[in-house]
Amino acid sequence: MPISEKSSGNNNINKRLVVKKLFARQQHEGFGAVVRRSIGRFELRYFDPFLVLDEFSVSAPAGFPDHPHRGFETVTYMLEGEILHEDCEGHKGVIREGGLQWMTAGKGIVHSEMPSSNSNGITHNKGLQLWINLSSKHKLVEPSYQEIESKDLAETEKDGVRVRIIAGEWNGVKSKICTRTPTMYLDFTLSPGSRISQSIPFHWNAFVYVLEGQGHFGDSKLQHSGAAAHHLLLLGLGGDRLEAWNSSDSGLPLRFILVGGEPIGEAMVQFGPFVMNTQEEIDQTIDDFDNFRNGFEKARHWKSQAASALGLF
Ligand code: FJE
Ligand code: FE
Repeated sequence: MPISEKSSGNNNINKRLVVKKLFARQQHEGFGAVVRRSIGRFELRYFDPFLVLDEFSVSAPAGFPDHPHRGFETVTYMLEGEILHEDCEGHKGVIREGGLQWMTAGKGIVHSEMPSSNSNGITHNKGLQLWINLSSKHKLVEPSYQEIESKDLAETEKDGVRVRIIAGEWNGVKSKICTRTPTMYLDFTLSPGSRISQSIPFHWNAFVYVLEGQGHFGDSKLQHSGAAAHHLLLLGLGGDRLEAWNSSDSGLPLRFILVGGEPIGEAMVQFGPFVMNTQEEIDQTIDDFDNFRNGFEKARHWKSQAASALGLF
């Protein structure tokens, strides 16, 4: 039976059900970094508008040295430790624990993302990086950053549920992030015994990624799915609400992110860090990058300090 017919009666709001559950194992990326990639791996190339979801972990000396991006946005949310970023336009800073960087690569950015030197060897620097596609009309916009420190991130609590609002709104509290591709991104912590019933726009693609604890997701009456840390749950269409509750029997909190986005519905061609609509545009991008043109001008004489210090170039 199609999901949309499962619920009966006019007063009955259709729930979003889990249609796919995926465990994100560890893989090596960048220079000595480890990521658990859920979206963007072979089995799940693209979940429109989401290109990649990595739960990353880096201990210095390691990281993601000088590399380009074009045609999408990266959202880096630190869970533990910190990451130093530097780009070829001179933009530089540290994303600290609980903080967020929403980067619109647009027509081109070359940057490095490395643990800062004072975290050398000791700290584990952990976080989430989400790549969100841009529609054809936004692919070549000027690059821009939105950065929010932990203390300034919208956060609210009600009935044993703590929500950090990265994009969108919850219970009347709004994030100040502007999204070019309409997106919601909420970080939930549910204390033992607590639950949520969260609205999600009907036509948006949405997923849950579990960070810690044990939870159940779906429709508490009809069909639900249990999951623990490092699991991605894709939610089906045909509903506008997700139910989730902490199902731990050891009294631990349940922490997960819920992310939703309006599908762009355009052709997508990806070549590593370049995401365009056609192969011709990808060929053009490789040419622009190789010849320092159309957004990559400043990359010609640039090396990040972090990667130079490690003798990587
Ligand atoms: C990249 C390989 C990469 N996930 N999570 C290829 F590893 C990367 C890349 C990252 C990345 C960076 C951080 Cl801070 C966190 C990440 C992949 O930088 F861009 C390409 N092209
Ligand atoms: Fe990057």
